[in-house]
Amino acid sequence: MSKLLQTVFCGAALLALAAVPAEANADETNCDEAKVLPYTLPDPLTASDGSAVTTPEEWFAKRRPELLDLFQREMYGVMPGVDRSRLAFETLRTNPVAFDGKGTLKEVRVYFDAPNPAPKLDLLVCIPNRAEKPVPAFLILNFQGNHTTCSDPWISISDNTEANHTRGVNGEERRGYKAERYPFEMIIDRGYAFVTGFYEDIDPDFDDGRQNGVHPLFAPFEQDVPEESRAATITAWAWGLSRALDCLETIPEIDAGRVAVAGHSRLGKTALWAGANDPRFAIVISNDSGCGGAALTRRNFGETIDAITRTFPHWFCPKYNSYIGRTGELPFDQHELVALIAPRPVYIASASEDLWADPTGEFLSAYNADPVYRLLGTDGFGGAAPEPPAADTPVGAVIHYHRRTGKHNITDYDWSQYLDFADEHLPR
Ligand code: GTR
Repeated sequence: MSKLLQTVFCGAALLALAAVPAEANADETNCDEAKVLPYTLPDPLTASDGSAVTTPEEWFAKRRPELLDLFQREMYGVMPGVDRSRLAFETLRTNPVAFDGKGTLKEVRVYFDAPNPAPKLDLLVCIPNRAEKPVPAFLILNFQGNHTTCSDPWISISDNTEANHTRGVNGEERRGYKAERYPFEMIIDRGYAFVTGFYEDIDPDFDDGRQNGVHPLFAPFEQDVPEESRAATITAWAWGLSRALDCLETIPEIDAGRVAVAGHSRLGKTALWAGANDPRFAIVISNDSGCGGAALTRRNFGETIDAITRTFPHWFCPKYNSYIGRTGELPFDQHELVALIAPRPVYIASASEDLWADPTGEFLSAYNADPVYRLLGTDGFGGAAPEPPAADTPVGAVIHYHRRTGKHNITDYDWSQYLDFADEHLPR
């Protein structure tokens, strides 16, 4: 174990030890800092055979594949391959004068199993008109349908019949209902394309034993994968993000080598997992991703494996349930998910009132991924202190972090930080 890690991990453990009352229990959901139990994080730079990882070559040839494999088999499920002969993309409609002529909106359909019409993912693509060369892009899945991300009446109402979020309880259209989360104009004004798609187009968000959405397409790739490690829904969504990127590679106005994948909450978990699996994503942004995302699992604060797998059994593969009550035996923790993205820039954001997502645990993942980023020749977390920064004070370098004042949400404040971060790391 490196000196830096030793200091950090033991320091954290000792601090916690002094403060923890005897009755604290790792399996109970806890939102009291004084009840955080001692824990020791696995060292990302120690391979499972105990050997130290000291060079970028060892990281890429040995440790990174080993960690990715562990996350796949024990937590999210094995990432399936893709039959490219069944992928097809179709531009359905184009509006070249959206946002007072500042942008072009396109509706582009990704067929996952062409020539079958389903399953498919409808992407809403917005490109700044003033661009003279291909632009970088933000790609983010949305929760209620593309028409809820923007009030422009040109945008088609989602035709997804399997999902119950696309319309209101009385069947009403919900145009622009969540527009505050998706600032199209702010993003195109800064010279970026903005791309969104409805997450349940890829895989509906309920437990049906992995039968719906894109799951049937995974069968040829899962023959040798044990049932308990087969692709769960977060893996399906992440797989869909990679197919969205395949599609963006065919749009000439977009520079697909400079795509930032972002996500909020469960889709923040998904963005991290997509970035870990698909090195084509140039930047990864986790907004309030919490448990099973950026937050450390061993730190008993906020949502637990027990709580999350009870409510959302389909998000993770069945193997993950076996770690309920024994988080200390997980062969990884979430700082190593962040490390799998190295050396690419990663932004982890929390919200001060979002205790369920454990803002401090999210910060500590960013902090403890730093040694891997440094091994790979970047300035990692930029020498940020081991304690979380004050609210609304972003810290870091290639790994960046902020804790916005307020609730579980994705706001203009968050987006303006992501835009600044992209300006710095996706040079024109
Ligand atoms: C919560 C869940 C979190 C987070 C959130 C969301 O209920 O406990 O892990 O993912 O949902 O995605 O909105």
